[in-house]
Amino acid sequence: MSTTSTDVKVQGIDCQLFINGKYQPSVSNKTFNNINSATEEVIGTVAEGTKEDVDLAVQSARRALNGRWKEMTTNERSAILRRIGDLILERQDELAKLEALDTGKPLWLANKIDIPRAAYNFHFFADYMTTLGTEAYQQDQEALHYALRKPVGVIGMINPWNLPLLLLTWKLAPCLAAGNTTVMKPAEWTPMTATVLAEICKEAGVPDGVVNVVHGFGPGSAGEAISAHDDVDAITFTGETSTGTAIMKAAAPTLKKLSYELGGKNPNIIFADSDLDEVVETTIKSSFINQGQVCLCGSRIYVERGAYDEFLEKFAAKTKELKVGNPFDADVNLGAMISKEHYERVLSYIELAKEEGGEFLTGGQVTEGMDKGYYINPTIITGLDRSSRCVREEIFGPVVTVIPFDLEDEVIGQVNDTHYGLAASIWTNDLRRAHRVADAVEAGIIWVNTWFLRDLRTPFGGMKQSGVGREGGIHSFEFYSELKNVTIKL
Ligand code: NAD
Ligand code: 6OD
Repeated sequence: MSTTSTDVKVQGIDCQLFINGKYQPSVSNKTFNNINSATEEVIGTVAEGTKEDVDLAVQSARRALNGRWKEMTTNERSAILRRIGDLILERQDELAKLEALDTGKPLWLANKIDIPRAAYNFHFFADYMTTLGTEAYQQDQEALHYALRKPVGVIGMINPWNLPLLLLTWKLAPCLAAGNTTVMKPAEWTPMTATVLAEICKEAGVPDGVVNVVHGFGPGSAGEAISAHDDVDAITFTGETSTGTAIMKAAAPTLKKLSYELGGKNPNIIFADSDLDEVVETTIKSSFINQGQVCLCGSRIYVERGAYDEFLEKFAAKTKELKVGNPFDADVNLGAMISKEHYERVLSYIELAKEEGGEFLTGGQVTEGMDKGYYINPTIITGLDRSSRCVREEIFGPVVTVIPFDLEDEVIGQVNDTHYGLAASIWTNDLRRAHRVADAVEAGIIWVNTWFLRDLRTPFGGMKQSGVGREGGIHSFEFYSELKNVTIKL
């Protein structure tokens, strides 16, 4: 099976479902092709799971809730999580190559961020789970109340394609830490690392049936079947806001607990007193890393007028230095977009920006010299305002708009004029203003003078239509466990 064009030879894998501790084809025996978006070659086949497969996986997960998994002590489960993290690191080279092949992201990025963070998700929760307590209250001489933490049950996980292993493990680690079992559906475009992870979990000592993987599509298929299943107790979903609505509708009749990490149209707010070289260095990342396909990317950049020209000059100059190309070349900054469909969607926004009168400082076109694959040059657009669809809608590609502002209140008004509320990055050296603006911006995650600096204890999630609930630290355990209160009459 296929490889890349450079000296790094990488094989794709055929992906089967993983149910009750075994790889298996789907009930229908149907498969679909996995396409490498960097070369347009077929890199493997994927078993296409549907409702029948979801039923089998849910039965397996339900049975496993009451077996050896339930009897394990916290320390035993913690040791298993730690071992999963260790095994991910032992297989980092293989996992990073599969992730780069599956997504089109640069191999160095998968090696630097995706895979180490996937391992850290397990290491972090392996430690964190051993520190948990609950509440207890003595009600004078009358009663003692205490809460017990119980698993929720079978958790459905529906995952996106942009950071496949990182985001799946961000859910799986606390799910297992809290004693649940799961049926996971990776995105149809990125099935490979989840398939390997199933084997890693088994090797680390996770009992059969606790972790199940069903590949397949969303609407009318595996994703919808998980969402609607009577015996799935909760759904954790990361993906598009509109998909969140569909899942909520499918899950409504069975009143499932839901946790959502959804889309965003995140602002970077740059005040003139900030250190512009530092701003530009980070803004390059927040705009274009992973081809702009990170939900936290800052795609609306607001710059105080006094710094606008200098910022644009420096930002455009640095952006022009970025190299777009084969994900397996060590010197590329951006690889390929995830798929033909998404590439065309992003290009349609670029065309729209042209029609809307946008000026292109960089990019605005596909990458020259790449005969195959879906490559787009990093694109900076000015001259659009809040009425533009390119300023209002999530593009999820290497495309940013830059808009000048004069007053703090004015920029806060513009920033909050959206249904999204995921993240924001504020740049200023004025301490009071930093606190004021951080307080006023309607987003779940605010960074001041930085971007994507993570501490896994902190609440992570979006306001408005960017999410439901929070994950991270204790917030993950609030979702993945049920608290049961016991009252003892004294
Ligand atoms: P998507 O919503 O298209 O797909 C995500 C998953 O949902 C896939 O596994 C897909 O098969 C499944 N799905 C699709 N329709 C479904 C349905 N009707 N029922 C059940 N499952 C269904 O999202 P995507 O294109 O994979 O990812 C990109 C989007 O994800 C962007 O909007 C991005 O902002 C968002 N995202 C958000 C975060 C966050 O933390 N907030 C993180 C990553 C990605
Ligand atoms: O860092 C995380 O925990 C996280 N969930 C990141 C999400 C990135 C979205 O693309």
